[in-house]
Amino acid sequence: MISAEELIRFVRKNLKNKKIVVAIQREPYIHIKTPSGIELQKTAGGAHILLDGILRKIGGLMVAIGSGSADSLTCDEKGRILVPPGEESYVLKRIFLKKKELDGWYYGFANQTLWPLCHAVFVKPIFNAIWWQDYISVNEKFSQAIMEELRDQEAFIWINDYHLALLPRILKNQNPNLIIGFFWHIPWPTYEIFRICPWKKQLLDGLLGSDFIGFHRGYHVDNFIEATRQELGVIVDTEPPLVEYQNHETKLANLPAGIDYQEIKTHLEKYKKIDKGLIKHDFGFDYQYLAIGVDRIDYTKGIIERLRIIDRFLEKYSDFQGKFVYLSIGAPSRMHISAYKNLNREIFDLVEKINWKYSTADWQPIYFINKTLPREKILAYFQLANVCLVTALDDGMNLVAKEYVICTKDDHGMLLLSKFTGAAKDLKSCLLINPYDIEGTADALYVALTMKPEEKIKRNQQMKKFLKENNIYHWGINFIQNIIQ
Ligand code: GDG
Repeated sequence: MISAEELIRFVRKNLKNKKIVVAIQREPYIHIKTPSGIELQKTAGGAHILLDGILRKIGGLMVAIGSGSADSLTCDEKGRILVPPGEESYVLKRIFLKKKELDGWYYGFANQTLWPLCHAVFVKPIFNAIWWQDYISVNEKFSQAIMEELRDQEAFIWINDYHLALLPRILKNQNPNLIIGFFWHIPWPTYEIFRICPWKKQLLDGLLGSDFIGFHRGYHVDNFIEATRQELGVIVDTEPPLVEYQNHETKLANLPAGIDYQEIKTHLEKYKKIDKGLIKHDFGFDYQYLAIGVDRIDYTKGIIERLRIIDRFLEKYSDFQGKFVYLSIGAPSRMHISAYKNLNREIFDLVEKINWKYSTADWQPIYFINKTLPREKILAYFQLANVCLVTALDDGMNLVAKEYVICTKDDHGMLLLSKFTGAAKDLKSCLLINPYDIEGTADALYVALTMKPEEKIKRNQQMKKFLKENNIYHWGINFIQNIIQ
């Protein structure tokens, strides 16, 4: 297992005195006003958890959007604050946007154009020229915020995700000596889908300002290469993948993200002696079999399909009625977008319908907790759950699947994982399912719940070994190595 110390040594040796800058949409820590004063909260979601884990070890600067009600009150006049509290290991620089910019850039172009364009979930992307203008101007704001901190300093810039596709080019135009790596955390669609975007050339041009672009899976790289070949007529090498465009080379690779194995283990130490009493205490129910699902509420995560699977499971394997409970933790996300509001409503309706169908005086099959819970609590619930259901319809990686495997007790936990997640390629010993196949997945749920303990131990240990070896620091070193080589 690669340790944090190895990552630190690697960075010192290879990046020397370059300033390390991470650009990302969401900040890992927000400050909010409460009746009892200002409180700090950790935010839910994938990419920034990974980058926070890395910066906490190597230090540097993270530039992200300020989104908490007390964010502006807690940082200096340049938006900077040392985080995390007590550790103060890196500087978070917050950018504050006007509502219109947030609507156009984040809720509009990023999440109603690029997000559905890149996920194969049959939600139509919306192409709106005003959002596109806001997308350009917010990418420019990120560049200004970064340049303000850098001046003439040498730097290594790690840009993240679909919110910032234009930033590499903007930065490179200002200072060609900047070393720029980009990680695209979501799928890259096939060319037949990508080509419908009116601003496809500009997006590719923006990204190709990077020296390196990483994706979670090999087919994302292939799809990206095909888009550049078709749209820009560029020269492409495939072994190793490299795009030559405007006298600049951009290397490409698939680098599936690993997670912080040790951080999770440390959290679990605190909950060493937990038992079912924790669930009774926190949610008020008893169970014989516990299934868990944890997601940002998003139509890509297959939450509706999961509820239908549970319905079919209880119908078909009726012995489990009265004994089985599904705990669904759904952190609200992107609630200003109507597709997300509707999905929330649809989930509540379906949960109510299924609970009404099966409930008895002292049992109901589903508990839907529609809020963001503390991370250590989620990890503790993972430990107790007999099954974790990850039914995403298309997902770049899916960190929840990996977190569950690390947390689960070997003899009683089993992951049911959608084949359509990036994680499916790394977690080969779980039960892989097609979430659109309700009948087949209900059967797989039964298989998971009745699997022999020896079988579960064997499977979980294989996956834990993989996750331990391919952890977050392994990913961080790989990412940097790909750029500086
Ligand atoms: C994007 C890509 C890719 C969830 N609810 C709560 C909470 N979470 C945490 C989970 C996990 C993270 O949020 C979700 O990560 P995912 O990977 O599952 O999903 P996305 O947010 O869609 O992430 C994805 C990822 O980027 C990284 O590259 O894997 O494919 O879509 O860590 O545990 N955390 C807390 N409370 C909650 O209620 N504290």
